Amino acid sequence: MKVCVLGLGYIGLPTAAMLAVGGHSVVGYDLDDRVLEALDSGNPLAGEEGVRAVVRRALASGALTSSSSVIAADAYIICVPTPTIDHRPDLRAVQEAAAAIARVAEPGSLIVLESTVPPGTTERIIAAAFRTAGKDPGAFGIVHCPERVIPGAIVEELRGNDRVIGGRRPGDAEKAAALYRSFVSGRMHCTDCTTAEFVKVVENTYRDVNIAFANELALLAEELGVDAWETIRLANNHPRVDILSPGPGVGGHCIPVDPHFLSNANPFVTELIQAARRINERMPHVVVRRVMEHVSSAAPGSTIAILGASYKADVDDARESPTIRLDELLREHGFNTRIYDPHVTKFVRPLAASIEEAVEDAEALVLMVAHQEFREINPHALNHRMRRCVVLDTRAFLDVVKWRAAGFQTYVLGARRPKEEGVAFAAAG
Ligand code: SAJ
Repeated sequence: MKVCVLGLGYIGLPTAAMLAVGGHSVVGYDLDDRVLEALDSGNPLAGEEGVRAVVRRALASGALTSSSSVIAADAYIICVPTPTIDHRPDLRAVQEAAAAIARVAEPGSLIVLESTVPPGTTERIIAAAFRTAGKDPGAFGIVHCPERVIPGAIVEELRGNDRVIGGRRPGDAEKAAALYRSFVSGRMHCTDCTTAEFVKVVENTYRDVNIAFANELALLAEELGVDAWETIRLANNHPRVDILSPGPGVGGHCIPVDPHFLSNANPFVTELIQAARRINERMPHVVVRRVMEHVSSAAPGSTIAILGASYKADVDDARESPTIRLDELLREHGFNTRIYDPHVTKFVRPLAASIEEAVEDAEALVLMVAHQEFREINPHALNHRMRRCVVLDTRAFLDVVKWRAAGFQTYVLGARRPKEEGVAFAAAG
């Protein structure tokens, strides 16, 4: 088939490349000329090595090309961002993509919306765009097939994950399933559009609620003097319990965003979803409070070093990262901050070039992201550089025995506190 992929971001680009390698003739379209130029030069902007490799293969075969306009095709796949502004969905990119497709598409062609959207959007925006263009949406195959891959393993998950495909008319979802089968080994589950939209947002909301539960347990465990990590590990031995891990907050452009697509639909019946969001948004504040307990004697203007700027381990993506919020809050409290991340190159402010630079004269070191590289840190090489040897680990990732042996006072989020530190949670809380 001739396929036009709209939006060559972290989903659109690998999807276009996989379709091309799978035997289709694919044209990638993006609003951003830099994305197209990078693609044409064979050096795609996307970060993951697996993605770059498949894109290079697709380009070399000639089956993947780029275009600065939306061209007529047998199938169109929309992979544009759907962010929120003040917790409300911003669907302008979907609207623009749908309008561009509706202008050029011939009856019988297939339109697939992959972007995560509030339930009802495929009908409200995609079908409506055809009516606006004076065409009958019933003459087109319109489906929602949400992307479900995890950053860090995009190619593997694009291949192996099941797909949920919601069709507007009988047979449309099956038509899309045939297209995806060119590179997907997972199963295809066909349903209607709104169910597919709901499923995708429910998956991410489930994760947000589960993480909020873990975060709540971490704070409660500190108060009870037990270890939340051990508790969760033991509870998860139960065949029907699967609690996620506490942390300094929930980042990325999906999980902090998608629950709002549901709570916006009806604020009255989504109390649990909203509470989970509040709990997760509060976590950077909790980290600030713990920092202040440990550096309370330090003068304002003292430096806090932060390890990790990305939203999660071993990726370079810093969108909605809890570190952004922690950094803002610490600065509001009068601290200087220095952030080090071995993966991130794009951040809201300059990063330290090395861990040594970040910790120089710092009052405390806060680990926010469990990058593998951080496990190799030698605390003996840092202790003489810091003003005070304090390390706060929000991921229970560091070997605290090693850090204590190097003279560090340690705090681990959700862990039982060593008696000698004598910090009373209730008094500090
Ligand atoms: N996090 C925790 N504790 C955990 C797991 C995650 O605090 O136990 C935090 C992470 O540190 C990170 C955030 O949650 O800040 C989100 O990370 P994630 O790994 O849970 O998810 P994402 O955002 O990278 O990808 C999610 C995935 N959704 C689900 O697993 C249900 C992925 O499959 C989706 O395709 C993706 O969102 C998306 O694009 O919607």
